Amino acid sequence: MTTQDDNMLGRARVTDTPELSAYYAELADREAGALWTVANEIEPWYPQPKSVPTLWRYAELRPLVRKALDLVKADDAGRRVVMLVNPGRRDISAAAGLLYTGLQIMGPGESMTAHRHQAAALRFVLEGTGAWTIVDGEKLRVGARDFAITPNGTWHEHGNESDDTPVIWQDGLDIPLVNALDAGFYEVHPDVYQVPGKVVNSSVLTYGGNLVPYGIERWTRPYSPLLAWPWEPTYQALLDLAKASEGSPYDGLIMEYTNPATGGSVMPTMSAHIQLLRAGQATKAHRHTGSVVYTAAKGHGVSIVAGRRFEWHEGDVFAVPAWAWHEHANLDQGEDAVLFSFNDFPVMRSLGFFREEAYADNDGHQPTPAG
Ligand code: GTQ
Repeated sequence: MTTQDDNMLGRARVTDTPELSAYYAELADREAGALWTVANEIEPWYPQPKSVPTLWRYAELRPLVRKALDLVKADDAGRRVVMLVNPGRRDISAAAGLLYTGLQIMGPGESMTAHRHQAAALRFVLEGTGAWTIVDGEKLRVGARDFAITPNGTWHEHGNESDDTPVIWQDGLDIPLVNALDAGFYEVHPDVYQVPGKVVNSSVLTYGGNLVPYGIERWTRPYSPLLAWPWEPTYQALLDLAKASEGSPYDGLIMEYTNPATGGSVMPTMSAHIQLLRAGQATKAHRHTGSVVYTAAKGHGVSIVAGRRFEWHEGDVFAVPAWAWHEHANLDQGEDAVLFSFNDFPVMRSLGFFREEAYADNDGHQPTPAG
C-alpha cells in the first residue's frame, strides 16, 4: 500500500511487477535484498516505536506479585520478579523502548545470592521496611520511595531483614538495550555471597550531603559514587524547589537524580527523575526521543499518552514510548502528587539523538480522549 508520504519525491515508490518479484527472490536466495522495498520502513520520517502507551495498575498486580512468594523460592527463581511487559515488545521483555521493568518481592528474612551483569539496574522501593542490597561490597538499606542504583558490572545481592513484612520494589534495567547491542554478560559471584563493609549506606554518608569529599582520589568510574537517594531529602528538595521555581510547563517541578562527581546522570545508559505536580496542576504536552517508565510515587493523577488516558494511583507504572505526546495532571485539589521515572536519555544524548518538541495546538493539550 502506498501513502501520500511514500509518493513524495525522494522516497522509495517502486511498483511490484512479476520481473521484480522474481528478482527479489533471486536476491533473497543469496541473503541479499533490494533496499527500495524496505527503505521507507527502515528510515522512517520520525520514530515508530513498537512499544505502545501502557498502564500497569498496582492494585491489580500487587496480589499477583504476593502470590509469587508462595509459588517460587527466591533462590530457585534467582530473582522473584513479575515483569511488566509492553504488549508491543513481548519479543524482548521490554516495558518501553529498550527499557525493562519489573516488580520484585522478597519475603521476611529472605536473601539472595550475588551476581553481576552487563545490564545496569535501578530500584524504586514501593513498600516494606527491611529491604537491603549490597552493591560492590556496600550494604544499602532502602525504604519506601527510596531510589538506588546497581551500575553495570557491580556485584549485587538483595534481601529483606524485616521479621514480618514483604518488600516490593520496582527494578529498572537496560537489559533490552544491552541485548539489542549483543553485549550481554552474566556472572555468578565466586563466593556466592559478598562480604559487606562495616558501614551501611557508606556512599550516602560520603556523597549524600550536597558536598563532595576533598583531598581523596577523584572518582573516575562512569557511574555515580552515590548509590542511594533516600526519599525524605528527595521530597524536601522538591518542596524547596517549589518555593523557588515555577518548574517546567511539561513536567512540573522536576529534578534529576545526579552523579555528585559530575552533575550528570547516575549511570551512562539510564537516568531517573522525580517530579512534583502541585495540587490541581496540569502540564502541557510535549514529546521527545527516548523512552520513559513512570511510577506514581505519591498521590493520584492522570497522564495522557499519545491520546490514551491513564489515571494513576500510588504504585501504578506507565510507559511513555519515544516520540509519544504526553502530559500529566494532579487530580487532587489539596495534595501534591509525585512521579518517579527512569529513562534512556543518557544514551540519546551521548549519541546526539535527543530531540524535544512542544505540542503547539489547543493551548498545548492533546484532544481529550474518549472514555
Ligand atoms: O536484581 O539483579 O528484575 O538481574 C531482572 C534482572 C532484577 C537483579 C531484575 C536482574 C535483577
